[in-house]
Amino acid sequence: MPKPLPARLFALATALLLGACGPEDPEPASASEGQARQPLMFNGHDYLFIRSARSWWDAKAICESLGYGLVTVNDASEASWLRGFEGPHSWWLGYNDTQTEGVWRWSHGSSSYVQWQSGEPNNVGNEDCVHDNWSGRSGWNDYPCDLGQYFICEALP
Ligand code: MFU
Ligand code: CA
Repeated sequence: MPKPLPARLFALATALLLGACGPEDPEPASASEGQARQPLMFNGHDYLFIRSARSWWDAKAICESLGYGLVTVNDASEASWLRGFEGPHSWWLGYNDTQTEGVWRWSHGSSSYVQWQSGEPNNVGNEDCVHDNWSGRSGWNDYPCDLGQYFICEALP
């Protein structure tokens, strides 16, 4: 059942408030980037693109505090739609092998879809979290969870 409208409005208001003054915001680089959180709908799903560089763990906690989870990518159409909003940045997804090295799971939801960049995952120096669009490449890279990245939240069903 979808969340009631007041809950969605509250999540949006909280997101906008937090996003406008995130102390770790490395930019914003432009007026539109200053709108740190941008809610978007695709295929009946509700997303927030959060332009604030956070560790994967903090990103997960922020999504959860808003009633969302880190995004789960289910198919190529969702992957390409998401990429259309990513611009030059890379973004945390929910995919990770934090629990068992080499066993990749989604933090929220489930999916059998994968889109690794060629050569990834390579676990260079211990990389247990996955971001998309690293270095402008259209695919996923495993990356150290403690590094700050922008991130995408998806509303929990
Ligand atoms: C690639 C990536 C790593 C890291 C490194 C600098 O490995 O797989 O995640 O970004 O480049 C050679
Ligand atoms: Ca890697």
